[in-house]
Amino acid sequence: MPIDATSSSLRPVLVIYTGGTLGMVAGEHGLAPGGDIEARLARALDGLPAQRRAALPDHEVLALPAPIDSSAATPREWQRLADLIATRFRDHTGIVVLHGTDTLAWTASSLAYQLQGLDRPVVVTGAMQPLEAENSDAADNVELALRFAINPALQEVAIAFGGRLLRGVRARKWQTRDAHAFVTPNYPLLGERVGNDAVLYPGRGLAQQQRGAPRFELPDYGPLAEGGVARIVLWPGITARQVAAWLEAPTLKGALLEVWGGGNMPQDRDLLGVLADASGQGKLLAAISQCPHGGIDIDHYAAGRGLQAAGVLSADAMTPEAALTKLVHLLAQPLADDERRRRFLTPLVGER
Ligand code: ASN
Repeated sequence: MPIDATSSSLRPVLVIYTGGTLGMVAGEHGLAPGGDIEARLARALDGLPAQRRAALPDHEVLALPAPIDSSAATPREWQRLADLIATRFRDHTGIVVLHGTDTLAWTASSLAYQLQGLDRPVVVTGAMQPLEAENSDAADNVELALRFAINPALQEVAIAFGGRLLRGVRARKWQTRDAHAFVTPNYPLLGERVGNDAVLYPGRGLAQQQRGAPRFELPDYGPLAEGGVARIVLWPGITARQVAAWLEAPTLKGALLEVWGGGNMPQDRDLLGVLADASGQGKLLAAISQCPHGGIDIDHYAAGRGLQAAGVLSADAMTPEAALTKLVHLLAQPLADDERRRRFLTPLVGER
């Protein structure tokens, strides 16, 4: 059943701090995750204008024991975070995850596959500037995340950042410095800050599809955490031998190929042979375009058709983050090859 955010049995929003610039402080070797996050966050939120402060929902803060720069995240961290949310989410109206921005879209995508059927908001946010920096975006982002985290109509993993609410599994980090750091190139915004309100746009969320009991899938990502899935971006002049070096690695179970335009790649028999061999060995291969906007059609060009013949699945308009985390998620489960391929081609959480 969908939750009732006003139900008195539910505790306030749970804020999980995983690390990232938001909570960083200057140290001897540059910015690094700092401690005492609860008090520091409270001070930063206290600096918001009175009207906005008054609209902040109650929240509890849980800091992970060893916060990280998100560049250190691996599929193991995605799994641990999903496990933590799965054990705690029923007690709270919603969850906010504070995360480093660099790999935030990867974590948000992975959480979406693990927390399928989510019946309340999980809102991931972070900041381009630490909480204490002058003109920091941190308090604004956390405020927005908290506001959306009590909206029972939001029933998926979303990202609140730079005044926008985005579907997690459609998002990419797009800017290195600008506070509007995230976009969803192939999906509209889920919501936005409008004046002092956090407005959720109707008809864009997963709530309708997901209604019902959560059906979380929490497989062990450990066996895939080190080199189980590779991301291979084609360039003019790439050789079959180079691709083989990736695909023949015994630890490799799947790979994402980033091809050209609408689904094109060199009509190189050796290269296609390497792909076909890997598919034949049961490795799961998928392709997206290097163009951020629009999907691919691997049927269109004669050259691209080779992909299909080599058993490569079209990931259509998925982001690299969504496609790669989906490969990890499916490969971590004991599924028959056909079923794994079917699920890859099926939208599970609005990712395609
Ligand atoms: N390096 C940081 C991280 O991803 C970047 C940030 O959070 N803005 O952890």
